[in-house]
Amino acid sequence: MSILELVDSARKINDNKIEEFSNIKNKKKVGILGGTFDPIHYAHLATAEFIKDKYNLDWMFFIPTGNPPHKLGIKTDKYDRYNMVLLATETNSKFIALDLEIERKERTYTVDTLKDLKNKYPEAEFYFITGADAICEVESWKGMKKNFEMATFIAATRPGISLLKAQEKIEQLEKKYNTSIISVYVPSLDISSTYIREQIEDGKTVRYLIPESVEKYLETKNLYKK
Ligand code: DND
Repeated sequence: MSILELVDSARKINDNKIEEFSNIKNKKKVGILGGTFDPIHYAHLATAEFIKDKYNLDWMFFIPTGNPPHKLGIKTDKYDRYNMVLLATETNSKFIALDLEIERKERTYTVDTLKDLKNKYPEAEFYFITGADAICEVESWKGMKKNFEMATFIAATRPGISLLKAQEKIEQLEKKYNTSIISVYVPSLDISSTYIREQIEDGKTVRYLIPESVEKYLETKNLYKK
């Protein structure tokens, strides 16, 4: 199968999962992993799976950013980043890729995404997952008070960022916003999108760090090469 056929097949599977999700009317617990995913890698997938299992979440949404406020110089086309998320999530029946941010013309903020999701799925309870690095930055995000009202935030360990250090920030945020933030140790995988891009740029291997289908996609599309 060509890579375009593989993406097409992953898109159909994803559409079926969205339909199944939409047809369940009772309350469901939904994790959200938002990210630039440039590219998506196994630490993203393993973190999502670990948290889904630990907190008995029913589904996990992967939402690639469109025009995010915090990374203005992204070179990779947003549709390529989304296609890679489609491929990476294909084999997990509870992982859904959503294109609502990449389809938005304006700058994309989490607060607008959560509003959209709350309107569309009022019966769902949302858990927004961030790495320990991201939780330390959330005060700079737009509409953070509203974000904390619409979702429970879960801060996960990330190699190189101590959750203990982040804990101080978390307590400060909890007081300031009168909210509760869950912090969790996930088995650490020292993989980052930056590392993957650098490996590819240097002509080095990324095998076993990203799903094979994603590797095939970025090879075919010549992404991240010098
Ligand atoms: P990133 O670009 O940091 O994601 O974006 C994370 C989320 O923050 C996105 O949903 C953005 O829309 C949102 N955000 C950022 C800034 C401002 C606003 C919103 C706003 O609304 O104003 P990456 O692709 O780098 O990574 C995705 C997630 O996975 C992150 O939470 C990251 O910390 C985490 N992660 C790891 N976790 C554990 N182990 C690893 C990881 N690598 C990445 N090895």
